[in-house]
Amino acid sequence: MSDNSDRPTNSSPTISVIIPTLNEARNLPHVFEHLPADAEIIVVDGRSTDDTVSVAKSLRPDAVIVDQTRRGKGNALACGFAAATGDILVMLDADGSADPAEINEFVRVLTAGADFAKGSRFISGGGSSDITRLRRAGNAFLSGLVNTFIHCHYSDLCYGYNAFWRHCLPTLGLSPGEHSPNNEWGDGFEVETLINMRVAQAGLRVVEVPSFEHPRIHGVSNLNAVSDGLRVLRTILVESRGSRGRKRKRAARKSTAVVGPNLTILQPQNVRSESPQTTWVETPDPENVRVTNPEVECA
Ligand SMILES: Nc1nc2c(ncn2[C@@H]2O[C@H](COP(=O)(O)OP(=O)(O)OP(=O)(O)O)[C@@H](O)[C@H]2O)c(=O)[nH]1
Ligand SMILES: [Mg+2]
Repeated sequence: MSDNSDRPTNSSPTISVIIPTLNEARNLPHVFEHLPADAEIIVVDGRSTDDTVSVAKSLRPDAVIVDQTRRGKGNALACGFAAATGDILVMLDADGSADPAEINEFVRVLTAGADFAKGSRFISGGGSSDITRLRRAGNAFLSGLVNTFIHCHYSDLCYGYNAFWRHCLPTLGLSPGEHSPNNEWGDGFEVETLINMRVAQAGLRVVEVPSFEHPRIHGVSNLNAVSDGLRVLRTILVESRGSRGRKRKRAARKSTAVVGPNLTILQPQNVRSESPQTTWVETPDPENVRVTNPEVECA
């Protein structure tokens, strides 16, 4: 594999699980039952009007309860990231759709050398019993746009079950900011897209992990496929425009992306041209990866 000298080598990392909640009291018993006992649990509540906070406290008295500064899942995650103290940060929904037992696999790929472990319903071993045709088509379209614009290989852009090493936080560029009734860029459901684009553009090593999405157990979704889909589209356009300047600054980093349960390696090779960019090359056997030219140079 490539030179890992700047990668974390911690083999028993501490884990923080960040759980955004908006009226999820009835779902929390199911979710909390399967959480790792020794993980730090950060519940970021969006001013739920049900018993979410008291249920969380009764289930896990050690859980850290965080009030978010603005509104939206993106802002909740930003607040949770700021409060988390673990080496590895896991993003987990509270509606029962994501299986906390999968955290082990996310941690495994991170300790194996990834910077960012990205859940995917659309690689071998993943799936969904919840996604609608409209959402599947929209997600495929938006994933394709991102892959084309920033030269990466995401199979499931809009999925929010991810985990990453703490050192990725500055790359995400998310901050709780001040308490405000006004929303800011990244505060909504576009946050996953924003995060995925920023880690890829920064040349961090992304590994897709198969994940199975279940239907939420109780309550209704807060996501609107059309309006939130349009926010994601806008995010893609803005982030890829902004990326060109950032890419030049970050391009000197080494980078490898790994996809799939069988760890197909997608590693950027240096392309030196008028307009420098990263290309991705599939290498079938991760055990035999040879990094011919891991440095991404820029003009
Ligand atoms: N703190 C906080 N949490 C939120 C907010 N909006 C959504 N959430 C939580 O974010 C998670 C995902 O929200 P969902 O409404 O399930 O949306 P989704 O999972 O993207 O969409 P579905 O697939 O339809 O469930 C859940 O745990 C919600 O409770 C918010 O404004 N603040
Ligand atoms: Mg959900």
